[in-house]
Amino acid sequence: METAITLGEFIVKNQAAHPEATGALTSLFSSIRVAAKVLHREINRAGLGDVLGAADGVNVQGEVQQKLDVIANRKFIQALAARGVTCGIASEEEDSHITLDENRDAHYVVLLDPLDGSSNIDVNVSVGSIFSVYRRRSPPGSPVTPEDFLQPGREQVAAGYVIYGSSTMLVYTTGQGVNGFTYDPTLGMFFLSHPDMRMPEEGAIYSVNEGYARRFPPGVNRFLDWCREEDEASGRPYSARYIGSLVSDFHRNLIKGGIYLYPPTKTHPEGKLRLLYECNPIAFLAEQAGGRAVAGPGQRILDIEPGKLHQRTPFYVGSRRTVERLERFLAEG
Ligand code: AHM
Ligand code: MG
Repeated sequence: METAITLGEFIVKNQAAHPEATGALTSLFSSIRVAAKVLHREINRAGLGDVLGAADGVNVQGEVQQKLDVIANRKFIQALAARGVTCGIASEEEDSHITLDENRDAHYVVLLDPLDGSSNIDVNVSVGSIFSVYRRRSPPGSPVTPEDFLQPGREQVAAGYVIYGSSTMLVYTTGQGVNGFTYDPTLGMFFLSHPDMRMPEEGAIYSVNEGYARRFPPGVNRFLDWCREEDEASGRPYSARYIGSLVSDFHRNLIKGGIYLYPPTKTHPEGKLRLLYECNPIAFLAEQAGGRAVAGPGQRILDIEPGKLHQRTPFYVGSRRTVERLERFLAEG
């Protein structure tokens, strides 16, 4: 692995292929890389420090914040603010967007879920950080505006996640495919381990919280029944795999093929997951790897015009043909 290309080298090499590039995105990535390393350390020794469990706060969405949510949020914001290329940040853990006034000449805004699936940490299950990068709409030199953040996902310049699993990996796209880098903690470096990741066109895994099945729309349940049917020719029944940590569930399905579903339910009629910093970045990665992501039949996630920062959406993402099959079930009503 030591002879493999590092994340830093990979980014610089890609930048060299774009002579018009200013290096700003390269700097932005080094902020994310630093935050990822710090969080790798915090998460791996979580049981030893006083960082497990709930913090005192509740976020704007009424969810109890875990201590590590708060730490992760702070680390990402510090790292992004330190290099002058990000002018504003929106985060799951912040009520509204943050203006980095000292960086008002910068071009990029970043949307974050600093620690997704954080309630899993106390039981040593994989969690992740998700990020999404846009070019601001307002002119540089002025403070950022809400419209800089409320852009459809197809406008993303870059997106990715860090998965803190049996190893820590950073997976990202800038719209030219998806590449994955594995962290070597002994060297403190990420190495390219998963070049040009492609999602199998069809997958035999479905990931959904089946405990809520009675609250799902009928089309979802008919699709799940189909997944469970006995049919040797199509490799059914499919396997159910649900970690309850979006990054981990998506990462597995990206590699092995499959579908992740978070349908609308009675308690979350608009779905649970947040469009801007959970679904859009994952959808961008999925499409770049040959997969598909929709909110309903024919409703491409990346084409949704967002109305508010913490907007939720139903979310179906995974292998292209498997998602298309689900869409046919949903379209039947
Ligand atoms: P969070 O951002 O509060 O951690 O919630 C998002 C998480 C996803 O990672 C996961 O897929 C989903 O919520 C699990 O929800 P549920 O427990 O309802 O199945
Ligand atoms: Mg989250």
